[in-house]
Amino acid sequence: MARLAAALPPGAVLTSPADRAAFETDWRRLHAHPALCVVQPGSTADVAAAVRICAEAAVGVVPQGGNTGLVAGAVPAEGAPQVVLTLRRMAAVRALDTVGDSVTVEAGATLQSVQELAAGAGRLFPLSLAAEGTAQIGGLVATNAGGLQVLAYGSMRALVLGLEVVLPDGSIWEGLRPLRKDNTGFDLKQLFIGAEGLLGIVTAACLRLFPAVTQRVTALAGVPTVESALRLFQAARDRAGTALTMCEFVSGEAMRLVARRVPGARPPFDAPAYVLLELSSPAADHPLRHAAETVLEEALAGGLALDAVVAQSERERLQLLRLREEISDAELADGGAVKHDIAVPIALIPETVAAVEALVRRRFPGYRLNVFGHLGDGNLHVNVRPPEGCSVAAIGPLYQDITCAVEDLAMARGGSFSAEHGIGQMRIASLGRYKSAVDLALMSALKRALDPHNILNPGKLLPAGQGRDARG
Ligand code: FAD
Ligand code: 2HG
Ligand code: ZN
Repeated sequence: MARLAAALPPGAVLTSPADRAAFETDWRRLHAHPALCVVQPGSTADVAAAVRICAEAAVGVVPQGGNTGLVAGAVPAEGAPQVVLTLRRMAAVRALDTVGDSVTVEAGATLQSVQELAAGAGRLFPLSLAAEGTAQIGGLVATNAGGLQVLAYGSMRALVLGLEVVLPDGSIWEGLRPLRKDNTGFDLKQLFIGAEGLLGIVTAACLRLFPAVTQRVTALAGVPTVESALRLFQAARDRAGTALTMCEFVSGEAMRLVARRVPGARPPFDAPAYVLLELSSPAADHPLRHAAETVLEEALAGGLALDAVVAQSERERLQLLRLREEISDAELADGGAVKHDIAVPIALIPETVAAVEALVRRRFPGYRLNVFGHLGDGNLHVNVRPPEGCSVAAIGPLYQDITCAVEDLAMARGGSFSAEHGIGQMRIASLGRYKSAVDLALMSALKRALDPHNILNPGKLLPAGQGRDARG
């Protein structure tokens, strides 16, 4: 710690338990282990110096962005001594290129600040998620974050043009380039995207921008069944094509939870389930409103939808989005949940939801389902809430039983057990359960090649014994 304090700017090393506490506890309040200290570098050179010092002292380094991750990847794991390295002091804009449509920012910039920067320049940075005011570019890159507009623009992997990364030995990989095409060997930046800080610390990113959207139509439809939600998605996609930029599913239970927990949040009507649709386009003459209204009229006439509203102003649009985006906060305030982040082939969504409902009724009576998610991506958050008055932190081994049962359902359908949140500490057991020996060996080989002493983010992503050496 003395060496870190000497190498970094004044005030960059936090040691008191009170200063460390927020960096040691995850967003879900399920994981908290002490760090030796919290380091706050102000430059890429500072990050490199801190990593070098920690590597020499055989101390783990836990990179942290906004600490909004949902799998406890950004807080220390139990075991070897670790420091938390927060990127929050590195939030500068390095370049904005409206001809090449790219922006280069440091890792600690929040997603919202990048969206606002792009909008101010008449462009769009499309990644969008409820934690955007806090989540940082480095964390979003490290988790390959998804969110509400993946349907149209892809997840973070599709939005990164270049990266600057501090490697586990303290050297710096200069891959910060805005090129759209570059087939000169392995695409190294992709190694670090979704690697959850195990292979390097992202210090800056060059991101793709898009033409600004000039019109948007946002609608909420009430639907009788999950099957009708899926058919409404298909109808909207067929009519709007690439102008369908958001298609989210909200179960009736999720909507009721928001209405109960979030002041002023009320759905405009009651329904068994809901679909939130957004059509948007940079073209001012695209007949978006007509397309949306036709889809909804046909859905209402054919019984696919029971009721629908179209936002008539930006204020109404934000009210509708809020009903979807407040679900996680409402759930946490209500005692939390055994969270899942599954993907299945889109056609199987109705049957998967029915199977999950039957499973919970049969094996976990009293537990309550909170299902919502990114219908257009086949990605559902199948969150299982403990009985009334019981906190998820208190359910013990049942947590793992529920997770195995839900994830087994997804995997049996050719799905994924973690579509967008990553592995962190909370899905290591699942990774060990579902990945093949070849998958695990490849991942461990990569980790050992880049970080032979397991300095970066120890105790995350890889099952114990994979990629760990005596120091870790
Ligand atoms: P952190 O939580 O700080 O870190 C996440 C991981 O990245 C950790 O493993 C950490 O060690 C690593 N890391 C952080 N910074 C760096 C860096 N600079 N270099 C290398 N590694 C680093 N996720 C989605 O995909 N879609 C959603 O719709 C979505 N909605 C959310 C809504 C809410 C209300 C909340 C609380 C979370 C949501 N998330 C969602 C999850 C979370 O916001 C994302 O995973 C996000 O990418 C995390 O960013 P962060 O800056 O908070 O990262
Ligand atoms: C979302 O889609 C996020 O809102 C969070 O991925 C999911 O809280 C969750 O379970
Ligand atoms: Zn999500």
